[in-house]
Amino acid sequence: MAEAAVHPKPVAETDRELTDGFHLIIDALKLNGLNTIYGVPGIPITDFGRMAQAAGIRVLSFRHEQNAGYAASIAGFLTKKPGICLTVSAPGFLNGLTALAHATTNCFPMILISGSSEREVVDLQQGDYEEMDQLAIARPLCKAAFRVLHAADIGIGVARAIRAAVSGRPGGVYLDLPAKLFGQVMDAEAGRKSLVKVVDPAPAQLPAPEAVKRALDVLRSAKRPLVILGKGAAYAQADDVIRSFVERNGIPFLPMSMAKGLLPDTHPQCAGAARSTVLKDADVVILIGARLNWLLSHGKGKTWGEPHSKKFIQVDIEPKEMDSNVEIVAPVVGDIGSCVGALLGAMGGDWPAPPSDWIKAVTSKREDNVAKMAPRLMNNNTPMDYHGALGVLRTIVKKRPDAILVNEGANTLDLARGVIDMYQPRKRIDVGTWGVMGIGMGYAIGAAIETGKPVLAIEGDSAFGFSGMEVETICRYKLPVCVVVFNNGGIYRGTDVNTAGSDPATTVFVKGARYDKMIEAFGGVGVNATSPDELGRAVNEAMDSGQPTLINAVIDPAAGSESGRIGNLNPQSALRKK
Ligand SMILES: Cc1ncc(C[n+]2csc(CCOP(=O)(O)OP(=O)(O)O)c2C)c(N)n1
Ligand SMILES: [Mg+2]
Repeated sequence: MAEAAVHPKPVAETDRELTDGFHLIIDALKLNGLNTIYGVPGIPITDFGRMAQAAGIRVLSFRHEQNAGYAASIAGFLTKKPGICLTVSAPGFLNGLTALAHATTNCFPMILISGSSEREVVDLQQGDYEEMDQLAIARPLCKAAFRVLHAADIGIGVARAIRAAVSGRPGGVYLDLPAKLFGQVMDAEAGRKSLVKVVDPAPAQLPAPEAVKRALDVLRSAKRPLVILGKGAAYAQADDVIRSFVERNGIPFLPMSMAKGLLPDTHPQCAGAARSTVLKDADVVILIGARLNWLLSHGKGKTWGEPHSKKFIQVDIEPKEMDSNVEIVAPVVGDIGSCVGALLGAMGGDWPAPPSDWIKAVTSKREDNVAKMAPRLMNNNTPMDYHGALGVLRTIVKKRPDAILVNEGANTLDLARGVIDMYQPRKRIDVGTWGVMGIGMGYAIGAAIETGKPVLAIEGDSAFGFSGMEVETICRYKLPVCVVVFNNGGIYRGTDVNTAGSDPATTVFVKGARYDKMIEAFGGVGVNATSPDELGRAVNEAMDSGQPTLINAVIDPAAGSESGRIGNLNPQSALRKK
């Protein structure tokens, strides 16, 4: 704690310039370029939000903290600066906590700032207003958690939070600000001096030259090499160097969901449409900012062909990621930009092309799959099936490659990911590592605010329900967001029947629901679309006008499948009851 706060100078209060916790927090954020806050007001942070707004920070008020938190998390992914979420104590804090844990899991930099109740009362469990030991509860769910008790420590507290969020592998950080802190007064000059402008918050981490050489030796020996790009590669904003690396070595690449568009999905080396072939048959795989978690079947099992038939090279900033699931024969640890740059540099100009039979095999598989899909995407059935509706949206995204695509649901997610080609980096944002429902409107708002680009949110009707009230927020801030609800009347399908009673089945919703009416309540444009043609017209109009729009896309209730593409993860009992 700084000297000034402990021993205030013996000058009459009226004679000197003073500052307080409110202003020091605002100044500390602004000093570090953190100019946007996503949150929900209430005790003890209502005035803080007002003052921050008055001081030029953009403060976006949501209807639920979880959505504000998701907006902050995706702001972190898109900008490499920590997204800020602001909540009240206990329940507001807990509402924001899911998003904080999500940010940590997905390696997005985010800071959850929550007001908290009085320490003395909380620690004696004397029943304060919204009493909760928030710091202890947040700690296991984030990368770091800090509490500031004295105004003179605000500068350091904010600096530590920023560094923890963005350095190394990024993640969520919790910053606990007790109510009393906001009103604490101190000398303004001492306050100014206590602030910290964080220098080089995410320092480059260079890989060792031996690690680079080892990786290239393995890669050079490959007969059937594969590059896998993860969302860490998208986050790195090292787009040019990654593209040069992939093009120089000529290896087929497979983008993970949020890495789509890092190189266009239509690139001749893209193996997205030959995923099962390349995973099964590759002999050397280089993972760039992608983890071998469940999304890649942990690097083993039948997805990956013969056991122990491949060698993995992994590029990641986190040394502990290596050997997490299978042996990594060539770890390259450092930030993605530095690592890929070093690999590219050490490759030289005469890197051999991969064997042509491998390239031919991948290309022909890809072309077969694309040709098989094409007629399904052109159907104009009513009610729509997923392919008919997605075929139209695919064309719209092709014409508007800089729009941001938000996507969640089960079938709505899995099929849209496969059907809709992306052309630019960081344009596709979705459920991420957890496959979580509820990111939709928070992501749409965060993306619109941070990028100024139009947003197209493709939402399952269940998925949309988790954050649907934020359509009011979208209308209030007049954001260029077009939400398309794929309304198949339920979770996975709208056809389940409860044979044991009169309650509806657990996976179905109200039949014939009209989600488009929801946005009309707030002055937005609502459209009910029953055919691909109607859907295409409505989305194009919305993207042209920039008006907040919600399109209820009527999908055949029987069209989906259980859990989309991951039905195999549902537990099965050996006991089959008849
Ligand atoms: C927070 C959270 N709760 C529940 C789930 C389980 N879940 C997975 S997909 C899904 C909804 C799928 O239905 P919908 O969004 O309508 O997509 P559809 O398959 O019908 O196109 C749910 C509830 C989840 N993934 N995340
Ligand atoms: Mg549905």
